[in-house]
Amino acid sequence: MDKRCFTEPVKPLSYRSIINFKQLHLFDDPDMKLFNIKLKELIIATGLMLLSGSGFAQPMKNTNQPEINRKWWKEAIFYQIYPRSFMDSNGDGIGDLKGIISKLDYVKSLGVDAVWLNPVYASPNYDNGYDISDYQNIMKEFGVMQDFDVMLKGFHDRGIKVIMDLVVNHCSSEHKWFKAARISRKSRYYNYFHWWPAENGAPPKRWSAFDPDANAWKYNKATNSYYLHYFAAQQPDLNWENPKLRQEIYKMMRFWLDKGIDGFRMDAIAYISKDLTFPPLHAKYHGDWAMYYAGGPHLHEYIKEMNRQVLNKYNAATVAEAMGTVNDVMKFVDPVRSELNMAYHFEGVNIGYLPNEYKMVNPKGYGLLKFKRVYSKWDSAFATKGWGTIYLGNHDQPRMVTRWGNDSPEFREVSSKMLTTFILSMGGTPYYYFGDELGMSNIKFDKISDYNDIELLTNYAQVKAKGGDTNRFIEGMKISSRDNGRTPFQWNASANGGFTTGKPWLKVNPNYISVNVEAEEKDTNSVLNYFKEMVKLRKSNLAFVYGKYTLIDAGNPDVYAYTRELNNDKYLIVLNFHAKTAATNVGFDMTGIKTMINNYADGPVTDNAGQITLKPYEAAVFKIK
Ligand code: TEU
Ligand code: CA
Repeated sequence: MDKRCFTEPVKPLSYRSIINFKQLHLFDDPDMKLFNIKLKELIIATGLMLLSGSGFAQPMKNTNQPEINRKWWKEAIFYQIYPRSFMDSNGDGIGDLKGIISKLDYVKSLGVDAVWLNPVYASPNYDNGYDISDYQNIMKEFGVMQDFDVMLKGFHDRGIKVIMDLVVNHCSSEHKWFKAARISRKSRYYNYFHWWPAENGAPPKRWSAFDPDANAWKYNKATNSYYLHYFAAQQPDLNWENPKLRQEIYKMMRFWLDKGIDGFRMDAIAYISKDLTFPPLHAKYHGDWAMYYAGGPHLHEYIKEMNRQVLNKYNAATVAEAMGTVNDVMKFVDPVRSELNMAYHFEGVNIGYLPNEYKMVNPKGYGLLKFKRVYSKWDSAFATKGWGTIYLGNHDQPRMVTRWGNDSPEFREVSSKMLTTFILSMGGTPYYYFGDELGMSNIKFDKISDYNDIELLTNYAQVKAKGGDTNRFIEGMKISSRDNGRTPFQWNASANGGFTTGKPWLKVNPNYISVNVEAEEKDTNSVLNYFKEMVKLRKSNLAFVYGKYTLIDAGNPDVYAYTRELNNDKYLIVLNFHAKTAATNVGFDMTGIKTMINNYADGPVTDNAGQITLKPYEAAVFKIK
């Protein structure tokens, strides 16, 4: 069984309005002031470009491309912070909000525009905050509401927007709603959840991701019924078919938006609607969550309702954790549907696993041809409508350099830089995971006792119960487990990487001695400084945001090459994904072409026949027009 969870036209900017800043309204959204100010600064800084008629200040009049509807969230670079592992302020070994507050200037120094914060709500932490016991309070380990307010203001003062995780497919079994519901069928909260009365016999099979028996129904004695939990038993699914529940959620969303947050990342949103008759599922869907759980009968009706009643009133930016095909995902983000803004797909990060097993990567690695096909497909899906995202790491993934690059001492830095070049030169809004800017790599635990993640521990228990090969499992997890991406952030070379003065909740990667902020800030060649340069490059020209993507040399198994083109600007990006010298032919004379960025001291060898020879993991961006 495969147990991976599959899981407007631009207002053309007239030269007149650019010259008169008072009249400059780059966006039609009313709350775009801060961002506009930032853009104004940029425009001043690029005044020369203005005069020469190049750069993003020129009107977005159409040449060969569809009209562009500019939005801040399309042009932004998001930086994802996993609060538990970012910075501990009080020595209890757990990252917290005061820790984030102490590092606001670091986030600012990266040049990013927005932050996605993993859940910070009250939670017993069976799934590290994805099991919420009180949506309007802060997790006690993380601090108090006042800390949140200070943090939010701190980000906003620095021109950085903040989106929060919205986890509403399920809550925690310790939420007051569930505690009341499980006492009696007469409870007013009983129908906030999904129940199968025991007098109707055994419930129809539903699989669970984080259950030792993979069973999504759990018997509750007091009510003589089973409750549904797609994830752990401590994460009962909320009953979205109940309008009262929906209103509770909308009220809670307004609470956060009224505080001034800028939007939501919508966790497992594709699963919220269920067919209350719970028809039998086809066995062939087992493991394919997109097939059997995503896209329930009223899913999009509810999202439209949420948009009408909440989101559009605040101009909130939203990103859906969306599963399934291009058509499934498009439904969330096609602007005519008025649902959500951005979506991220799983097809890219699911490449390279062995079929019918829990996150075992193919020992032969992944094929770049497949990788190129998948990312090209999703780019073209959003080329004319909707809006996608681009990411290689997050809290559900291992470290990108280990999974997609090469974490050996020889190649960790160059391959990290190469992957950063990819993320920040592609279409879709980049969601860049904290620590990847340092080139943090997988910790590769040898012992099951070092792990914390409920998903991994559940799957380990299953392998063990079946008498499977636990050593093989542990080896596999060194590459793919979620905890690899959750180890504490590496600030400096002091004990525990400067993350905590206490015992960290999850071990710190021993490579913190050299892979850390302090060392990398000083080293002009560091992964960190490359990241910052790449951020600047992306932000210097809207071709990286709105430009047309064209894959070049599609059949090349080592090199990923493409162009991004908008009006009079055209960039060429070449990325060697392998640990050997490789060449690509781009089909035009490269002499005199300007290199914008490159991850080696001496750039790639180019010639007048269009041949570019790249060193291992070499990456370069050229401006060809
Ligand atoms: O993930 C939703 C989801 O479908 C996960 O099963 C995900 O695909 C899996 O972790 C990949 O290994 C969200 C959150 O991102 C995740 O951290 C939570 O554990 C999950 O929801 C349950 O809330
Ligand atoms: Ca702490």
